[in-house]
Amino acid sequence: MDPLRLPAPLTLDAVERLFEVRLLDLVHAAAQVHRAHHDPHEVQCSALLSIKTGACPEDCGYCPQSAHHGTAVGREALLDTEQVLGAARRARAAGADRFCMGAAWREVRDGRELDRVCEMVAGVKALGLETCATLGMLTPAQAARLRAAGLDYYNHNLDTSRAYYGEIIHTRTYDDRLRTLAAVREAGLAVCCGGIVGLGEAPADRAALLFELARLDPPPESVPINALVPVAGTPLGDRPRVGWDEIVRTVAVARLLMPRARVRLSAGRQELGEAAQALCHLAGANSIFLGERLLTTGNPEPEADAALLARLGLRPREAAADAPA
Ligand code: SAM
Ligand code: DTB
Ligand code: SF4
Repeated sequence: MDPLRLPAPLTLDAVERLFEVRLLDLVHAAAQVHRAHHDPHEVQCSALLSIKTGACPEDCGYCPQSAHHGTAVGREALLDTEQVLGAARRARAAGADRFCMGAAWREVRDGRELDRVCEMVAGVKALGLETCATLGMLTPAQAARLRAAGLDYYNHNLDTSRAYYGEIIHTRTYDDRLRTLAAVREAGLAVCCGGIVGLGEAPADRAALLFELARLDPPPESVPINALVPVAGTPLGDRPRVGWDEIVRTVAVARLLMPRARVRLSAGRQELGEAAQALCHLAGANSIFLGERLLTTGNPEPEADAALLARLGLRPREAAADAPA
């Protein structure tokens, strides 16, 4: 049977076979699906700001912000709302249409912390930007408060397969993550959920991750594909970088399994090079982070991204063009 013809309902076996398709056949099929569901010339551009940095109680093996690892990232308190709004205005001026606020927390605490984040969300929304936050675990009530404050998207990644997850993170479970995703959905927020390539996982783990994402009901509206940025001091600091073809392949499979999602080429773009990024866009990536910084690590210079998009004939999405209700 043709592995590019996906069964309904989808099976893990079918996704594993998709990962084995010749690269250019896979990219070709993904490009067709992409063009059937999206404007192929448009790229959604998010900006990212770390609103609370470092000293995180979780032990995620890839993360420079975990208190369990000795990295160069220091602890910074929650930013003031005015600082956040200043960064959001600059991001808007630089062409971003969505502003994502990230906090190195295990979970959100009710009271002052949640109040402050709600104030930031409302302020960013008032600037005409879409809003996204990634704050760790959330209860249904917290998700509802964030929604009421004007939050559009919540980012919470599954990161890898259920089987490989325990090699990387020990302080919270896969099911904890799925519970947060259910709370986010229940509150009417759009879900941003993806993972990381290059943790040391096998292709079968990548297949299992994308299978889990695709069978969320409904699937995530936004799917970030991160390439591991190995950071000195983390347990994964000396992992070799994965080949560009593995990133392209993962993007293509994500596009085939989740035709309507925004697939975001996220961390690791700096090291990927322009030609590989171009192939990712052909294979269905239609979202990036703009700005020279992700949370704590680097991202391409804005001028380099503008030049790359121009060379590829791509344009940033107009702000609020497909904002969720
Ligand atoms: N603390 C919150 C959480 O974990 O949900 C939000 C911030 S956390 C930094 C968001 C995501 O960034 C992680 O789930 C992971 O996928 C990604 N990430 C963190 N460090 C990374 C790295 N070194 N390379 C690639 N992706 C990374
Ligand atoms: C996601 O999937 N990638 C972004 C966002 N969600 C929050 C974060 C990437 C972080 C890379 C490591 C850092 O800069 O600290
Ligand atoms: Fe904390 Fe998030 Fe980093 Fe994990 S990924 S250590 S939860 S900041």
